[in-house]
Amino acid sequence: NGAPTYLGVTPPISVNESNEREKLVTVSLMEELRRQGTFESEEESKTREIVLGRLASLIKKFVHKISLQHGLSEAAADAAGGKIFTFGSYRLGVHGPGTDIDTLCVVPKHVSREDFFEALEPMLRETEGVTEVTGVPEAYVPIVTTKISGIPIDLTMARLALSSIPDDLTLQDDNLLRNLDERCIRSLNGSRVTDEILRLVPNVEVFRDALRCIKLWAQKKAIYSNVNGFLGGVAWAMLVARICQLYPSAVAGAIVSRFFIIMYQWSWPQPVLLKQIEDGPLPVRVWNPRLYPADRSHRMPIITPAYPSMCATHNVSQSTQMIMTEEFKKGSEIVEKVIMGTTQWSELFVKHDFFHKYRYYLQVIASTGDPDLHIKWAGTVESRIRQLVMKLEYVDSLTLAHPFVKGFEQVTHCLTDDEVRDAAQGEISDAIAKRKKEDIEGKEGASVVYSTTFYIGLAIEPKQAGAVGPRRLDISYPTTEFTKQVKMWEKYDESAMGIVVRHIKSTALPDHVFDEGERQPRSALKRPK
Ligand code: 3AT
Ligand code: MN
Ligand code: MN
Repeated sequence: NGAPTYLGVTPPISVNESNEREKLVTVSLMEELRRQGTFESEEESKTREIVLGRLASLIKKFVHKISLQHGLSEAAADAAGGKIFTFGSYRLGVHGPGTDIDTLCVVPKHVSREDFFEALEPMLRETEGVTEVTGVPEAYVPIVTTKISGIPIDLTMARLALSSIPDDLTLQDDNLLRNLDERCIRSLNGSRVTDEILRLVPNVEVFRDALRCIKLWAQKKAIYSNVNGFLGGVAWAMLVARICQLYPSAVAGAIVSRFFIIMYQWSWPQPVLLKQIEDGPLPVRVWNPRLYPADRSHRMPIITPAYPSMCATHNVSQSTQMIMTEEFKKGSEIVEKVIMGTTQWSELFVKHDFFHKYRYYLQVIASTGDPDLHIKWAGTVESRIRQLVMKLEYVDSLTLAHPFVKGFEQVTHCLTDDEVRDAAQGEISDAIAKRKKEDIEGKEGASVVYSTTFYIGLAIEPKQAGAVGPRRLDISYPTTEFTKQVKMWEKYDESAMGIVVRHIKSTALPDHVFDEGERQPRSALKRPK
């Protein structure tokens, strides 16, 4: 009796230490991770610490300044404090060179969100070494992005219902969330989840090393992306954390091996939990499939451990689940061979073969004539692609619709209206694609088209034996519905934005989707009939 001696919702599978072989492959795994460039240099790591120190004192200065404006005394303004918390990959200790530091600024109740954007932003701009300050106050999680000494920083803010923010404050207490603005609750969530994950793993070092491996693998296999229906950083971290709980004494190599075996066999939609879901003091929804039908539709639920618990994987569809399951299986086979000594870790990190895998691809092309508008329009189209994938899943002869995790951007310098139309349709000749700004400058009727092309690989059911005539694939319904849906965006403007969906054969894929030398000569692609 008494409190359980383990972390997690079940006892561990094994508390045994890893064997010699597993220890040996862990050493070679770390070597391979270094070779793959997943670690930053000593120097960059020092710069990050200095930057964080400077940022911490800047936040205190900011709180101090606002406090004085509110008529607080010098002493009270000093006591008002202000603190930064990091989250994301830096907090987890799995960040790579050049990645951002996700930072939450916690301020006392008399400092407002307006102050954050109106006073802190200019203070940042005046700080030495600060470049590229951009505020996005209207975002779902309002944010300031910047660079300090070359390190990218994402700054979010939360205003607590406290008159001062002491240096030793932690964010663990759910009661801190009472009476807060929703944006503050969302901002706090990122940090609370990350901290909770770290508290819930038996050995943080092992967790980090294993997660570094899984992140690299998922990126190489093009299954690292929350928007497209795969998993994002937080979800991968929670999966690895759960495996760490099940094998509390294992080394990283052993965790990676169990990760693939267990995830391949997981009985979804049974959720992955790091602790029991708890209720709390807010009138907000906590993930609960027994209560909410929407939660029942989650295929691979991975639930965040901090109150209010949410599903980090609500975007997963039938197709993306199939793709990830297949990758888990392949991963388990490779790691088995690594442990037997018949292959190297590098095989686990071989790049995906997305553009070789399918015979047909859908191209979704978002286009505009303005670079700033284009970022928003392309983002809107991208965020709706998983809806298209889900509609394609209903098409009879399609077994799978595989969205690629990133779009390909192009800038086309056009001389005629016909060229503009072709660019929006993704039908540009090599000669036009190569044109530069100078080539159209000052010419009458010239304009620039910004386009982003997203790809969806289509796996078509093999033709039934004895079937007569060609197999029909009709995707007009899902594609027209999708086009209609993206055009319902509140800022959509027919005259300024283009959206085209079309299918192409693999032989018609443009060269820029391949790495140098990756594409076979075109003649070799032709299949014998
Ligand atoms: P990197 O090493 O930075 O590539 P990361 O895991 O730190 O990986 P991000 O910096 O993109 O990833 O995100 C860190 C956290 O910020 C994850 C999530 O809690 C939050 N976050 C990211 N993107 C958004 C978004 N669009 N809206 C709300 N929260 C977000
Ligand atoms: Mn980050
Ligand atoms: Mn970030």
